[in-house]
Amino acid sequence: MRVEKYQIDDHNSQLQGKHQRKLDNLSVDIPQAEEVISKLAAFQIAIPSWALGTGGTRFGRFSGGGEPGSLEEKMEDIGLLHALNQSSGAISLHIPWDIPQNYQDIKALAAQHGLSFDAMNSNTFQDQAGQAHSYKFGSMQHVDKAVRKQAVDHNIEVIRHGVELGSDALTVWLSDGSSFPGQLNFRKAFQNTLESLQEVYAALPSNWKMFVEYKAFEPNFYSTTVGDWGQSLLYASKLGEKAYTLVDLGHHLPNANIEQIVSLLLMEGKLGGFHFNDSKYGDDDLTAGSIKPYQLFLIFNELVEGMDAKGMDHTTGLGWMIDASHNVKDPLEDLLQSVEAIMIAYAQALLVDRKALNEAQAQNDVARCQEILQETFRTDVRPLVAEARLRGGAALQPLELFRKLKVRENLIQERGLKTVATGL
Ligand code: PSV
Ligand code: MN
Repeated sequence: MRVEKYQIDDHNSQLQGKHQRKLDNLSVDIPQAEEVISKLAAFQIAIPSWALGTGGTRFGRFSGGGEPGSLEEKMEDIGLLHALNQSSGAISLHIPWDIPQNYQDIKALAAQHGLSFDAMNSNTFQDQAGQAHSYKFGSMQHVDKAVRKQAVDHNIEVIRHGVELGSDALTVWLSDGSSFPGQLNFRKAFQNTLESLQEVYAALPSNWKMFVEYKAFEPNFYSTTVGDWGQSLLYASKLGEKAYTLVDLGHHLPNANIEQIVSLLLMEGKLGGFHFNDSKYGDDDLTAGSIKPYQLFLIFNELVEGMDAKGMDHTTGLGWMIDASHNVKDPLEDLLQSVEAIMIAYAQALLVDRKALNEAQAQNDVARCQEILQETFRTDVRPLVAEARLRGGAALQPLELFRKLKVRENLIQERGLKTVATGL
């Protein structure tokens, strides 16, 4: 299914009057509205190929139907999102779930949907059919060199696929770790992992980046070999200038101050990528901004402040991606909601009165500092986000149009009710 331009235009013309009134009201108090709108219009958030199907837990999976069964259909789904919001113009592939049959065809399809290829993801957390060695006890950390080599070779193969497609980054997330005290020698596990990563790093093309993603727990529950930002930063620093830390919001211990982590990584020039989601308990992979919207805003506040301090381009300076799972919602609706929440937080961060905040900080005026941040957080910036969409040819209300056009019903008709997306 495709969303046609006339359908978006019809939808927008029906909502235009109300939208314009809200935008005019908001703009009275926001002198920099135009600047914010153009930054929002430029901002793109990649969609991972594995987020298009229904997620699940170890207790079950309840498919909603019409799931994409091939890489081509996954790209079609992201094309639909991008047509609706013009903010999801990139796809992040996971190998071996998404090995392209024909690079040229896949590239042509991406161009048709206006998509680029975001970071490539390797997978050494599952065993694949026909694989010589098992990752049961880790991959790059493994005590057996043959297993480590298999993991390294796989990552190099992922880079090769990415080069063919025009990607320029590799995200390495390792599930390596241990589930019981005494199982691992921490130093040996670190050294083995570092050496393996170094071999992969040596195979990176000169214009590529490597993102080292950390995670505190799961699937190992006693130790994780890239368990926090300190460990990731150690690897990234030892690897070299093309290696960066990747922050996934769900990968911290409860109540971690992620905004502070982000600030310091940016200061060190070592923040490379970002995976958005939200959580209440663990790596819950819920819709961005659905549980802790204030935290999302505070993170964006540090991102904008830190990137501006370094003169970084907000759109291209970091790899932005949603890494969520959808157990009870339509995956496409959920992704539209995540993108909207991210855009809102970004817009609010752009509106923070930095001069006033700096002054209040310098005077230790704690109450004023809080007022400045909360004043912005409580501003309803949705008309600015909608205006950015309108100008880009997207829908004023993407979710509303998704439902009106019966996108899911159409996909079920085309693909069937019992399709299952490849991935987790
Ligand atoms: C691991 O939990 C993770 O966040 C990594 O980014 C993986 O590649 C992705 O989820 C999919 O399993
Ligand atoms: Mn992730």
